[in-house]
Amino acid sequence: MTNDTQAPATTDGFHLVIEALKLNGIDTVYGLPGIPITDLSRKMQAEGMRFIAFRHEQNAGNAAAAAGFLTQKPGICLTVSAPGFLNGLTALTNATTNCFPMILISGSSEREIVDLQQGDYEEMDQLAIAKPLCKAAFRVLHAEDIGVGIARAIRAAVSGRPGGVYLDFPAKLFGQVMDAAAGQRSLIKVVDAAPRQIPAPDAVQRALDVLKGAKRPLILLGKGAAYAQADDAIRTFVESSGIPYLPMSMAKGLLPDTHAQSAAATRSYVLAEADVVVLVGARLNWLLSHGKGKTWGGANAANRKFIQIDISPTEADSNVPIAAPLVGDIGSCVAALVAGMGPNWARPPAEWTGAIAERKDKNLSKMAETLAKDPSPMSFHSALRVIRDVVKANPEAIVVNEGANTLDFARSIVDMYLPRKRLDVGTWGIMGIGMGFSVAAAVTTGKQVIAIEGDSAFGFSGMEVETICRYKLPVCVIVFNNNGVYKGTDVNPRGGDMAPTQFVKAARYDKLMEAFGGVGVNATTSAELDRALKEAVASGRPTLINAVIDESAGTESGRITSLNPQTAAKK
Ligand code: FYN
Ligand code: ADP
Repeated sequence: MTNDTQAPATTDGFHLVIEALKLNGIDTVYGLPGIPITDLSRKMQAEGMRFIAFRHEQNAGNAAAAAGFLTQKPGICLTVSAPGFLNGLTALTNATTNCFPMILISGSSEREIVDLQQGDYEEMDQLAIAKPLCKAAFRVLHAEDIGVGIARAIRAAVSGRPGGVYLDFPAKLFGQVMDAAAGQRSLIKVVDAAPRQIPAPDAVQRALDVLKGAKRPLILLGKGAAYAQADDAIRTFVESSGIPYLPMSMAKGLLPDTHAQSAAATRSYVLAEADVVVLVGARLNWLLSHGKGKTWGGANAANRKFIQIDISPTEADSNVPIAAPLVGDIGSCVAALVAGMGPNWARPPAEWTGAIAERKDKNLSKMAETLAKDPSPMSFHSALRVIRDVVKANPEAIVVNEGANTLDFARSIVDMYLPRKRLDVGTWGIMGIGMGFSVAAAVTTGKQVIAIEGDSAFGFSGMEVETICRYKLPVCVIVFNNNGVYKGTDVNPRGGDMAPTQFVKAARYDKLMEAFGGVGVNATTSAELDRALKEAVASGRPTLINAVIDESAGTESGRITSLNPQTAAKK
């Protein structure tokens, strides 16, 4: 039998999805198997991809989002239809809010049944539901369109302002068969998915003219600056200008938090008193009091000018007038500013930098006094002092942080020394990102991860400690256990049930990690915490340290207590 009588080689939807992802350099998928994508997850693994299987799709989606932030390639989350898709939506929407590139791929029911509402298994019009919650959404019905669908999703996720993309794959798509050669030709390797966006020279000059007149300039670095991976340009801009800078939480480490120009320890003063503020990948949203009001109410409130560097042309004027919008990618914009400033740019007046230094020293001394205390049970501060010192000795470690007090105190106590080493609750302030972000950080970088978790926050994704053990990831979870949300001392005035914010007293979260073969440690003192954390970092073994914190420590909602509606009338 000669070869020419053999049937032509064929391929199918399963393999076209895998080949399209691999063709675009994507080798890892985060998800949870089930109808109709279980076989796809198996085939991905069989074809040499890593499929990281989670216990809940929200955590898989958070992992994909964090992978996108860390790598600038879209993280991929794969879920089953309907409930699995819905579980992934929170992560997809959070990624879009954070400007993290990720693609949620979900299996779905057949169009002909869904559109007639005939009651399919897990029937849901997923594309329609996803569209308003993400940056872009596409559905693929034919195997020959899989290449286009994945290419469009990749480009949408990473170009311009990064964000979340939904890709809808009805179950029948995977089994569709087509000619192998035609299938290969249908695939697209995306060229220049996130093109540089060069700022207009006149916009650069306008920004320099505004900055030149500043007596009290301030640079504000946001997580967009961290995502941009323009680290050298940003450092050069800060250091050659001599302008004080303030890092938002996920921009910490772009310059070491111990840097002489960091104004983090005098935040209120510099926001109130600056006369020109350069926003670098930071939005004037709630985290920055919308650029107005008491936070910004100092002597220069009336004549303050903002320069805004952002890849989104519509971000300017979102809250207050922007005198000099600089639209483009941060690397190109900052490089253009540095070039325009030249070697003889006048440094800020000593009166401004001196006033900052004086207040910074005072705040640092006050903090040092608090950190020197070693109470039993531990306070947030005494536990965080231990973690601060271990992170200082291990600057490559990635810190994941969520909670209320655990988040707010860690943000100002645990210094970061390198870019993209802190992942936290981001723009939304969302709880539940902890274990998903930790898995992605460990999988994408191979570095040690230290997850600093409020006991309430940990509860949202805690089951993933099994995932961490299953993949033997170098993740050390430290649960700040003060017996409740915010703290453990609330009381039910009627007796009976515990108060809504209380948890089981003296819970032993460390036993959860032990249940799956990891290392569990109950740390009742800072010395025990120090020893356990150092052992975890040295061993790289999955570890959970139950850090016993004084249950009376902490305030409602940490530093954003003011967001709680005030009780109108005292009963
Ligand atoms: C900061 N500070 C310091 C230091 N770092 N003092 C001494 N040493 C160090 N290293 C000072 C800083 O100058 C501030 O004091 C204060 O500590 C707090 O600093 P922070 O946290 O940077 O500032 P602030 O006002 O809390 O920032 C506002 C915020 C932040 C909204 C950006 O609170 C935040 O990111 N919150 C996220 C909340 C969230 O998402 N929670 C999750 C849901 S919680 P002053 O200058 O004197 O003001 C659900 O309930
Ligand atoms: P933070 O919360 O740290 O202040 P935000 O999430 O509010 O940061 O702001 C991030 C901003 O960075 C967004 O407006 C986004 O458009 C922008 N951005 C993200 N990536 C880039 C990039 N590569 N170049 C320029 N701007 C970017």
